Amino acid sequence: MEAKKALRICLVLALLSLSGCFKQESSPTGPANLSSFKSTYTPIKREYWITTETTFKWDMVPQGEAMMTNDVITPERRYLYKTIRYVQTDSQWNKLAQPEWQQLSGPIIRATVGDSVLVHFKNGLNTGMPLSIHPHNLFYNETNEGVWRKDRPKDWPAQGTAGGSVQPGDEFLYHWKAEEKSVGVGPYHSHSFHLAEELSLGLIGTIIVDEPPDHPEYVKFDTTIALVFKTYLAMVSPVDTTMKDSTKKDTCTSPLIPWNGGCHPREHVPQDQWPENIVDSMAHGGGPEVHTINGLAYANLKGLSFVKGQKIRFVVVAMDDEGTQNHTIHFHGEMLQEMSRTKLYKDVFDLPSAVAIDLIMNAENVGKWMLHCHVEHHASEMMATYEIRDPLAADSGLTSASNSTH
Ligand SMILES: [Cu+2]
Repeated sequence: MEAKKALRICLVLALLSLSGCFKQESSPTGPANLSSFKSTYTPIKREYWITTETTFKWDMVPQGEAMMTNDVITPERRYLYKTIRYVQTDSQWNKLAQPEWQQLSGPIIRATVGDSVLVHFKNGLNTGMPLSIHPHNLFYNETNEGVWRKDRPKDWPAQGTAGGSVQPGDEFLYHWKAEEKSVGVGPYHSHSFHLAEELSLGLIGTIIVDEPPDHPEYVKFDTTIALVFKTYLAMVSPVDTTMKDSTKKDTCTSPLIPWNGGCHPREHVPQDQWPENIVDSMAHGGGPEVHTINGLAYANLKGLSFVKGQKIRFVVVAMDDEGTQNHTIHFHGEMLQEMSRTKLYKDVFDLPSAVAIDLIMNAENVGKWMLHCHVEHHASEMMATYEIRDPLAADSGLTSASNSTH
Protein backbone atom coordinates (compact mmCIF):
# COMPACT_ATOMS: atom_id res chain seq x y z
CA MET A 1 0.00 0.00 0.00
CA GLU A 2 2.74 2.44 1.01
CA ALA A 3 4.75 1.52 -2.09
CA LYS A 4 1.72 2.25 -4.33
CA LYS A 5 1.22 5.63 -2.64
CA ALA A 6 4.89 6.51 -3.12
CA LEU A 7 4.68 5.50 -6.76
CA ARG A 8 1.60 7.73 -7.26
CA ILE A 9 3.42 10.71 -5.69
CA CYS A 10 6.41 10.08 -7.95
CA LEU A 11 4.15 9.95 -11.02
CA VAL A 12 2.40 13.20 -10.08
CA LEU A 13 5.74 14.91 -9.47
CA ALA A 14 7.08 13.66 -12.80
CA LEU A 15 3.98 14.92 -14.65
CA LEU A 16 4.19 18.32 -12.92
CA SER A 17 7.83 18.53 -13.88
CA LEU A 18 7.05 17.71 -17.53
CA SER A 19 4.19 20.21 -17.62
CA GLY A 20 6.61 22.99 -16.72
CA CYS A 21 5.61 23.60 -13.10
CA PHE A 22 9.24 23.60 -12.11
CA LYS A 23 10.52 25.42 -15.17
CA GLN A 24 11.31 28.61 -13.25
CA GLU A 25 14.06 26.92 -11.29
CA SER A 26 16.02 26.15 -14.39
CA SER A 27 15.10 29.32 -16.29
CA PRO A 28 18.04 31.66 -16.92
CA THR A 29 15.93 34.64 -15.82
CA GLY A 30 14.02 32.93 -12.99
CA PRO A 31 14.25 33.69 -9.28
CA ALA A 32 16.95 31.08 -8.75
CA ASN A 33 19.19 33.02 -11.08
CA LEU A 34 18.47 36.32 -9.29
CA SER A 35 19.20 34.94 -5.83
CA SER A 36 22.61 33.77 -6.95
CA PHE A 37 23.34 37.04 -8.79
CA LYS A 38 26.62 38.68 -7.86
CA SER A 39 27.33 42.05 -9.39
CA THR A 40 30.80 43.07 -10.50
CA TYR A 41 29.81 46.73 -9.99
CA THR A 42 32.14 48.74 -7.77
CA PRO A 43 30.11 51.29 -5.74
CA ILE A 44 31.16 54.90 -6.05
CA LYS A 45 30.69 58.20 -4.25
CA ARG A 46 28.11 60.38 -6.03
CA GLU A 47 28.58 64.03 -5.18
CA TYR A 48 26.02 66.75 -5.88
CA TRP A 49 25.98 70.48 -5.22
CA ILE A 50 22.49 71.88 -4.84
CA THR A 51 21.45 75.39 -3.92
CA THR A 52 18.20 77.35 -4.14
CA GLU A 53 16.83 79.91 -6.55
CA THR A 54 14.10 82.26 -5.41
CA THR A 55 11.69 83.75 -7.94
CA PHE A 56 9.11 86.41 -7.24
CA LYS A 57 6.08 86.36 -9.55
CA TRP A 58 6.65 82.88 -11.03
CA ASP A 59 4.81 82.57 -14.35
CA MET A 60 2.89 79.29 -14.62
CA VAL A 61 1.80 80.09 -18.18
CA PRO A 62 4.92 81.53 -19.87
CA GLN A 63 3.46 81.04 -23.36
CA GLY A 64 0.58 83.30 -22.32
CA GLU A 65 -2.19 80.93 -23.35
CA ALA A 66 -3.57 77.43 -22.92
CA MET A 67 -1.83 75.43 -25.63
CA MET A 68 -4.30 72.57 -26.08
CA THR A 69 -7.66 73.91 -24.89
CA ASN A 70 -9.78 77.03 -25.20
CA ASP A 71 -9.28 78.05 -21.58
CA VAL A 72 -8.78 81.79 -21.11
CA ILE A 73 -5.95 82.44 -18.68
CA THR A 74 -6.66 85.45 -16.51
CA PRO A 75 -3.75 87.12 -14.66
CA GLU A 76 -5.24 85.80 -11.40
CA ARG A 77 -4.59 82.23 -12.54
CA ARG A 78 -1.15 82.81 -13.98
CA TYR A 79 1.32 83.88 -11.29
CA LEU A 80 2.71 82.63 -7.99
CA TYR A 81 3.81 85.21 -5.46
CA LYS A 82 7.05 83.43 -4.66
CA THR A 83 8.75 80.17 -5.56
CA ILE A 84 11.98 78.53 -4.43
CA ARG A 85 13.47 75.75 -6.50
CA TYR A 86 16.46 73.50 -5.98
CA VAL A 87 19.12 74.05 -8.64
CA GLN A 88 22.21 71.99 -9.34
CA THR A 89 25.60 73.71 -9.45
CA ASP A 90 29.24 72.78 -9.92
CA SER A 91 31.50 72.57 -6.88
CA GLN A 92 32.02 76.36 -7.07
CA TRP A 93 28.24 77.01 -6.81
CA ASN A 94 27.95 78.02 -10.47
CA LYS A 95 24.50 77.05 -11.70
CA LEU A 96 24.43 74.22 -14.24
CA ALA A 97 22.11 74.28 -17.24
CA GLN A 98 18.91 72.38 -16.56
CA PRO A 99 16.64 70.58 -19.05
CA GLU A 100 13.83 72.70 -20.43
CA TRP A 101 11.19 70.43 -18.89
CA GLN A 102 12.63 70.73 -15.36
CA GLN A 103 11.26 74.22 -14.58
CA LEU A 104 10.22 74.40 -10.90
CA SER A 105 11.24 70.82 -10.03
CA GLY A 106 14.67 70.05 -8.60
CA PRO A 107 17.48 68.18 -10.36
CA ILE A 108 17.35 64.36 -10.47
CA ILE A 109 19.64 62.74 -7.88
CA ARG A 110 20.87 59.34 -9.12
CA ALA A 111 22.62 56.43 -7.52
CA THR A 112 23.33 52.75 -8.07
CA VAL A 113 22.89 50.19 -5.28
CA GLY A 114 25.91 50.39 -3.00
CA ASP A 115 26.76 54.01 -3.83
CA SER A 116 27.22 56.79 -1.29
CA VAL A 117 25.34 59.97 -2.13
CA LEU A 118 26.90 63.19 -0.86
CA VAL A 119 24.83 66.33 -1.34
CA HIS A 120 26.36 69.72 -0.59
CA PHE A 121 23.36 71.94 0.08
CA LYS A 122 23.52 75.72 0.28
CA ASN A 123 20.41 77.69 1.23
CA GLY A 124 20.30 80.95 -0.73
CA LEU A 125 20.42 84.19 1.25
CA ASN A 126 17.13 85.49 -0.14
CA THR A 127 14.92 82.52 0.78
CA GLY A 128 14.12 84.12 4.13
CA MET A 129 13.73 80.80 5.95
CA PRO A 130 15.69 77.71 6.98
CA LEU A 131 15.49 74.91 4.43
CA SER A 132 16.68 71.33 4.11
CA ILE A 133 16.75 68.32 1.80
CA HIS A 134 14.98 65.22 3.09
CA PRO A 135 15.41 62.20 0.77
CA HIS A 136 12.99 59.34 0.27
CA ASN A 137 14.28 55.85 -0.65
CA LEU A 138 17.85 56.52 0.47
CA PHE A 139 19.32 55.62 3.85
CA TYR A 140 20.65 58.11 6.41
CA ASN A 141 21.23 58.60 10.11
CA GLU A 142 19.39 61.22 12.21
CA THR A 143 21.96 63.93 11.46
CA ASN A 144 21.44 63.47 7.72
CA GLU A 145 17.66 63.04 7.74
CA GLY A 146 17.12 66.62 6.58
CA VAL A 147 14.26 67.13 9.02
CA TRP A 148 13.72 69.79 11.65
CA ARG A 149 12.92 67.99 14.89
CA LYS A 150 11.82 69.51 18.14
CA ASP A 151 13.48 66.71 20.13
CA ARG A 152 17.01 67.35 18.96
CA PRO A 153 19.27 69.05 19.79
CA LYS A 154 18.17 70.52 23.12
CA ASP A 155 19.36 74.04 22.36
CA TRP A 156 16.99 74.51 19.40
CA PRO A 157 16.12 77.01 18.10
CA ALA A 158 19.20 79.00 19.12
CA GLN A 159 21.58 76.78 17.17
CA GLY A 160 19.28 75.06 14.71
CA THR A 161 19.51 71.39 13.85
CA ALA A 162 22.21 71.32 11.23
CA GLY A 163 20.86 69.48 8.17
CA GLY A 164 17.27 69.87 9.35
CA SER A 165 17.38 73.65 9.21
CA VAL A 166 20.09 75.08 6.99
CA GLN A 167 19.98 78.82 7.58
CA PRO A 168 19.87 81.31 4.69
CA GLY A 169 23.43 81.59 3.37
CA ASP A 170 24.63 78.45 5.19
CA GLU A 171 25.74 75.07 3.83
CA PHE A 172 25.31 71.48 4.96
CA LEU A 173 26.77 68.26 3.56
CA TYR A 174 24.29 65.35 3.58
CA HIS A 175 25.60 61.75 3.64
CA TRP A 176 23.13 59.24 2.21
CA LYS A 177 23.42 55.63 1.08
CA ALA A 178 21.72 53.68 -1.74
CA GLU A 179 21.04 50.12 -0.64
CA GLU A 180 19.25 47.16 -2.22
CA LYS A 181 15.97 48.33 -0.65
CA SER A 182 16.45 51.74 -2.30
CA VAL A 183 15.94 50.45 -5.85
CA GLY A 184 13.26 52.53 -7.54
CA VAL A 185 12.29 56.18 -7.44
CA GLY A 186 11.22 58.67 -4.80
CA PRO A 187 10.98 62.37 -4.09
CA TYR A 188 13.22 64.61 -2.04
CA HIS A 189 11.98 67.84 -0.51
CA SER A 190 12.57 70.47 2.11
CA HIS A 191 11.41 69.33 5.55
CA SER A 192 12.47 72.14 7.84
CA PHE A 193 10.59 74.45 10.19
CA HIS A 194 7.74 75.48 7.84
CA LEU A 195 7.18 72.17 6.03
CA ALA A 196 3.84 72.99 4.34
CA GLU A 197 5.08 76.37 3.17
CA GLU A 198 8.37 74.90 1.90
CA LEU A 199 6.40 72.43 -0.23
CA SER A 200 4.06 75.18 -1.40
CA LEU A 201 7.11 77.11 -2.68
CA GLY A 202 8.21 74.26 -4.95
CA LEU A 203 11.12 72.64 -3.08
CA ILE A 204 10.65 69.16 -4.53
CA GLY A 205 12.86 66.93 -6.67
CA THR A 206 13.29 63.26 -7.57
CA ILE A 207 15.68 60.44 -6.70
CA ILE A 208 16.45 57.44 -8.90
CA VAL A 209 18.25 54.37 -7.56
CA ASP A 210 19.09 51.65 -10.08
CA GLU A 211 20.33 48.11 -9.95
CA PRO A 212 23.92 47.84 -11.22
CA PRO A 213 24.16 47.65 -15.04
CA ASP A 214 25.02 43.93 -14.99
CA HIS A 215 21.87 43.05 -12.98
CA PRO A 216 19.37 40.90 -14.96
CA GLU A 217 16.58 43.41 -14.23
CA TYR A 218 18.57 46.52 -15.16
CA VAL A 219 16.81 48.60 -17.84
CA LYS A 220 18.78 50.95 -20.07
CA PHE A 221 16.95 54.12 -21.14
CA ASP A 222 17.64 56.63 -23.88
CA THR A 223 16.38 59.51 -21.78
CA THR A 224 14.77 60.26 -18.40
CA ILE A 225 12.05 62.80 -17.61
CA ALA A 226 10.95 63.77 -14.08
CA LEU A 227 7.50 65.28 -13.55
CA VAL A 228 6.19 66.78 -10.29
CA PHE A 229 2.41 67.13 -10.09
CA LYS A 230 1.55 69.89 -7.64
CA THR A 231 -1.26 72.31 -6.88
CA TYR A 232 -0.33 75.90 -6.02
CA LEU A 233 -2.31 78.86 -4.77
CA ALA A 234 -2.02 81.69 -7.27
CA MET A 235 -1.44 85.17 -5.89
CA VAL A 236 -4.45 87.18 -4.90
CA SER A 237 -3.43 90.36 -6.66
CA PRO A 238 -0.27 91.87 -8.09
CA VAL A 239 2.07 93.02 -5.32
CA ASP A 240 5.29 94.96 -5.32
CA THR A 241 7.91 92.24 -5.15
CA THR A 242 10.90 94.47 -5.79
CA MET A 243 11.48 95.10 -2.10
CA LYS A 244 11.34 91.46 -1.11
CA ASP A 245 14.47 90.19 -2.82
CA SER A 246 16.82 91.26 -0.05
CA THR A 247 20.13 89.47 0.37
CA LYS A 248 20.79 90.87 3.84
CA LYS A 249 21.36 88.31 6.56
CA ASP A 250 18.95 88.66 9.44
CA THR A 251 20.19 89.55 12.88
CA CYS A 252 18.21 86.64 14.31
CA THR A 253 18.69 82.96 13.51
CA SER A 254 15.94 81.90 11.16
CA PRO A 255 13.11 80.95 11.63
CA LEU A 256 13.14 83.63 14.35
CA ILE A 257 12.80 87.20 13.15
CA PRO A 258 13.76 90.48 14.88
CA TRP A 259 10.93 92.34 16.54
CA ASN A 260 10.61 94.57 19.56
CA GLY A 261 14.32 94.33 20.36
CA GLY A 262 14.36 90.52 20.46
CA CYS A 263 14.05 87.42 18.27
CA HIS A 264 10.61 85.82 17.85
CA PRO A 265 8.84 83.15 15.78
CA ARG A 266 7.26 85.04 12.94
CA GLU A 267 3.85 83.64 13.88
CA HIS A 268 4.07 85.85 17.00
CA VAL A 269 4.88 89.02 15.07
CA PRO A 270 2.32 91.17 13.21
CA GLN A 271 2.87 90.48 9.53
CA ASP A 272 3.23 94.14 8.58
CA GLN A 273 6.25 94.28 10.87
CA TRP A 274 8.14 91.33 9.35
CA PRO A 275 11.54 92.12 7.80
CA GLU A 276 11.19 92.87 4.12
CA ASN A 277 12.90 89.67 2.98
CA ILE A 278 10.53 87.47 4.96
CA VAL A 279 7.41 86.60 3.05
CA ASP A 280 4.76 84.07 3.79
CA SER A 281 3.87 82.70 0.39
CA MET A 282 0.85 80.87 1.78
CA ALA A 283 -0.52 84.13 3.17
CA HIS A 284 0.11 85.80 -0.18
CA GLY A 285 -1.24 82.88 -2.21
CA GLY A 286 -4.91 83.17 -1.35
CA GLY A 287 -5.90 83.12 -5.02
CA PRO A 288 -7.36 80.20 -6.96
CA GLU A 289 -5.77 76.76 -6.99
CA VAL A 290 -3.76 76.07 -10.10
CA HIS A 291 -2.76 72.49 -10.85
CA THR A 292 0.66 72.27 -12.44
CA ILE A 293 3.28 69.91 -13.82
CA ASN A 294 6.79 71.08 -12.84
CA GLY A 295 5.24 74.43 -11.95
CA LEU A 296 3.70 75.12 -15.37
CA ALA A 297 0.06 74.76 -16.39
CA TYR A 298 -2.12 74.55 -19.50
CA ALA A 299 0.37 72.52 -21.60
CA ASN A 300 3.01 75.25 -21.33
CA LEU A 301 5.77 72.79 -20.40
CA LYS A 302 8.25 72.37 -23.26
CA GLY A 303 11.05 69.94 -23.98
CA LEU A 304 9.27 66.55 -24.03
CA SER A 305 10.35 65.59 -27.53
CA PHE A 306 11.35 62.03 -28.39
CA VAL A 307 12.32 59.96 -31.40
CA LYS A 308 10.49 56.84 -32.51
CA GLY A 309 12.26 53.78 -31.14
CA GLN A 310 13.55 55.47 -27.97
CA LYS A 311 13.01 53.96 -24.54
CA ILE A 312 11.98 56.77 -22.18
CA ARG A 313 11.80 56.73 -18.41
CA PHE A 314 9.12 58.90 -16.79
CA VAL A 315 9.60 59.43 -13.06
CA VAL A 316 6.38 61.00 -11.79
CA VAL A 317 5.54 62.19 -8.29
CA ALA A 318 2.67 64.19 -6.83
CA MET A 319 3.05 66.29 -3.69
CA ASP A 320 -0.33 67.48 -2.50
CA ASP A 321 -2.99 66.94 0.13
CA GLU A 322 -4.24 63.42 -0.39
CA GLY A 323 -8.01 63.38 -0.80
CA THR A 324 -8.63 66.99 -1.76
CA GLN A 325 -5.86 66.97 -4.35
CA ASN A 326 -5.79 63.42 -5.62
CA HIS A 327 -4.18 63.03 -9.04
CA THR A 328 -3.91 60.44 -11.77
CA ILE A 329 -1.59 60.76 -14.76
CA HIS A 330 -2.99 59.80 -18.14
CA PHE A 331 -0.88 59.47 -21.30
CA HIS A 332 -2.48 59.87 -24.69
CA GLY A 333 -0.89 58.05 -27.61
CA GLU A 334 1.10 55.40 -25.75
CA MET A 335 0.78 52.59 -23.22
CA LEU A 336 3.48 52.52 -20.57
CA GLN A 337 4.87 49.82 -18.34
CA GLU A 338 5.43 50.37 -14.66
CA MET A 339 8.88 49.43 -13.39
CA SER A 340 7.40 47.01 -10.92
CA ARG A 341 7.32 43.27 -11.24
CA THR A 342 3.75 43.31 -12.60
CA LYS A 343 4.72 43.90 -16.25
CA LEU A 344 1.32 45.44 -16.95
CA TYR A 345 0.85 48.08 -19.61
CA LYS A 346 -1.52 50.98 -18.80
CA ASP A 347 -2.15 54.59 -19.81
CA VAL A 348 -3.48 55.85 -16.46
CA PHE A 349 -1.56 55.63 -13.20
CA ASP A 350 -2.44 56.58 -9.62
CA LEU A 351 -0.44 59.40 -8.05
CA PRO A 352 -0.92 59.32 -4.27
CA SER A 353 0.94 62.12 -2.55
CA ALA A 354 4.72 61.58 -2.27
CA VAL A 355 4.56 58.16 -3.97
CA ALA A 356 6.83 58.28 -7.00
CA ILE A 357 6.09 56.04 -9.97
CA ASP A 358 8.65 54.78 -12.44
CA LEU A 359 7.34 54.30 -15.98
CA ILE A 360 8.77 52.92 -19.21
CA MET A 361 7.59 54.28 -22.54
CA ASN A 362 8.71 52.59 -25.73
CA ALA A 363 8.10 55.45 -28.17
CA GLU A 364 6.42 54.07 -31.27
CA ASN A 365 3.28 56.08 -31.97
CA VAL A 366 4.42 59.13 -33.94
CA GLY A 367 2.50 62.29 -33.06
CA LYS A 368 2.00 65.07 -30.54
CA TRP A 369 0.18 63.77 -27.48
CA MET A 370 -1.23 65.06 -24.21
CA LEU A 371 -0.35 63.81 -20.79
CA HIS A 372 -2.55 65.16 -18.03
CA CYS A 373 -4.18 64.56 -14.69
CA HIS A 374 -7.42 62.71 -15.33
CA VAL A 375 -9.28 64.23 -12.38
CA GLU A 376 -11.75 66.29 -14.38
CA HIS A 377 -11.40 69.73 -12.84
CA HIS A 378 -7.58 69.42 -12.89
CA ALA A 379 -7.24 68.15 -16.43
CA SER A 380 -6.82 71.26 -18.56
CA GLU A 381 -4.39 72.92 -16.13
CA MET A 382 -2.39 69.87 -15.09
CA MET A 383 -1.45 69.06 -18.65
CA ALA A 384 1.69 68.83 -20.74
CA THR A 385 2.32 67.54 -24.24
CA TYR A 386 4.97 65.20 -25.54
CA GLU A 387 6.01 64.49 -29.08
CA ILE A 388 7.25 61.34 -30.80
CA ARG A 389 9.00 62.06 -34.08
CA ASP A 390 10.01 59.72 -36.85
CA PRO A 391 13.57 60.51 -37.93
CA LEU A 392 12.93 58.87 -41.30
CA ALA A 393 9.80 60.86 -42.13
CA ALA A 394 10.51 63.71 -44.55
CA ASP A 395 8.45 66.25 -42.59
CA SER A 396 9.60 65.29 -39.10
CA GLY A 397 11.86 68.32 -38.66
CA LEU A 398 14.43 66.03 -37.14
CA THR A 399 15.88 65.18 -40.57
CA SER A 400 16.71 68.78 -41.29
CA ALA A 401 17.98 69.35 -37.76
CA SER A 402 20.37 66.40 -37.91
CA ASN A 403 21.47 67.39 -41.41
CA SER A 404 22.37 70.85 -40.25
CA THR A 405 24.62 69.58 -37.51
CA HIS A 406 26.75 67.38 -39.81
CU1 LIG B 1 -5.11 66.06 -10.49
